[in-house]
This record gives sequence, C-alpha cells and structure tokens, in this order.
Amino acid sequence: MFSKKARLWLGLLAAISLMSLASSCGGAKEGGDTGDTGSTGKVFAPKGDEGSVTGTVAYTGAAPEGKKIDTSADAACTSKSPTLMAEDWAVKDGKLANTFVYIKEGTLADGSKIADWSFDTPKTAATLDQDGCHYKPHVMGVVVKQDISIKNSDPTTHNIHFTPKNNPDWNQSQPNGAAPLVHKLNVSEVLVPVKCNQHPWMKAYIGVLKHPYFAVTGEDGKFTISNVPPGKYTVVAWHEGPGAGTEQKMEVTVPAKGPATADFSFGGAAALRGQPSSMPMAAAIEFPMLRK
Ligand SMILES: [Cu+2]
Repeated sequence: MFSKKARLWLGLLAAISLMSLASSCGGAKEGGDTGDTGSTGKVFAPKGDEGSVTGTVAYTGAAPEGKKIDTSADAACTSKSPTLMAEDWAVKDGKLANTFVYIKEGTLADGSKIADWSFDTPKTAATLDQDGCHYKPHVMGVVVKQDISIKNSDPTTHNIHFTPKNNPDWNQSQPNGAAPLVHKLNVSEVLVPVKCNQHPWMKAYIGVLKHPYFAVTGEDGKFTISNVPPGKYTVVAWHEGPGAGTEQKMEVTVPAKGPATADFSFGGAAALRGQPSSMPMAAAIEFPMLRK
C-alpha cells in the first residue's frame, strides 16, 4: 500500500512525536509541578471548619481461620516469632483490622474538587519496621513523596522489595544492625505491595495518595480520618483479598466541624449481598502524563 520510502517517513514521524511527548512530560516535572498527579491546583489550606470521617469495619459471618506461618527457613525468625500468624484477615470479635480507608474523590463545600487541590507533603517520615520477621504496620498510608523510614529490628537480614505498578520497582537488602533505609513514592497508587525477598511470608501494603485523608483500621475495626474539609466524598475501604484486593465504596457528607460516619462490612454475609466486589488495584492508579 505504502512505498518503502513512505513507510520510512511514517516511522520517522512516529519516532519524533514519541520523543516530543517524552520531553514534554520531563519538562512538566522540572517545572516544579507536583509531577505525580498532574495537579496544578493551589496548595490546600485548612479553614478551621474541618470535620472527620469515622467508622467501623466489620467482618460478618465466620471469620477465616488464623494461619500460622512456617518460619523454619530462618532460625532467627523462629526464635523471635515462634507463633507468627498471617495478618491478611485479622478478625477479632467480628471487627476487621488492616483495612485501608480513604477518600477517593469528592467535592468540597465551596464547590471545588478534591482532585484540584495540591497538598503539602508531611515533613515527618512514616515508619515501616521489620520486627519479628513481619512488617509493622501491615497496612499503612503515605502522601506522595513522603519519606518512608524502613527499619530492621531483627537479628537477621531482610530484603525489602516494593512492587508497585505505577512507581519504580525498589529492592534493597538490609542486614541486621543497618541504618534505616529511606524511600518515597512519587505517584499515587492504592496500594503498593511490599515483600521481603528473604522471607516469602512477609507482606505489607502501602497506600500512596496525593492528600492526607486516609486511615487504617485497628484491631477493633475502627478508623478516623481527621481534618477533612466539609464536602461530599466517595470513601473507599480496601482490604487485601483474592488477587488484587477487594474494595467497597460509600458516599458521605462531612459537615463543618462534625463527623461523618462510614461503616463497612466485609466477609461472608457481605458477599451474599453482592459485596465486596473484587476490583483490580489498577483502577485506583492515576496516569499523570495523560492528564492536564
Ligand atoms: Cu525478611
């Protein structure tokens, strides 16, 4: 159909447009923009009328049986954690721990979208500890570009390995007694799986958001997202599950200086009602270079 010469020119044109696309993305990052979400919005400043989202995550039906982890591959782990249990479905008295609850999107009382704002990166590092050959905490959240301080409190070598979809892979060995490692994630991603190449049972999940409106349920299933500007939001509760994880959504209205309640329920009875629905984690990933 095309002559050999025409095909050559078409190929050259495609290469040139790809190069210009790449350089425009690089330029945006150098320009001091957040670079991670494509947001060019103003930095959000609290007005003093902030409220909260609070609730409980329940597990209905028979709780999954606790799974004891076989740590015999590393004697240091066995002696420090002789009864290490899996933390994927930590249910106590019908309440579910390790659930990541966050504001996915929404509109503030003044009509602006939460996605239109930029948020300061917290100056304090979040800590991820390797203690007893498991991660503490098992699930955590950070704001994009916030430092994550990774400690090794064990008498053995760990190899921490972030396996994100939208951020670079990161893989570091950390011998016992080594200084904390510091890592950060520049692109929002819910959630980034973390594993240890030395101990295959070690798993953690880090939610990375461009704003600070997230929380993780404690042993009592409770969570509180504080300092939320009044508005209407979609709140998502994420729990690691089959495949890429499981999430549920709820619409809430946060009043000025008041709490909004968002109670979620996972487990057998919830599944009978058609929830939780399995969602690929990729659904929450943003593609900054394609957005304005
Ligand atoms: Cu390890």
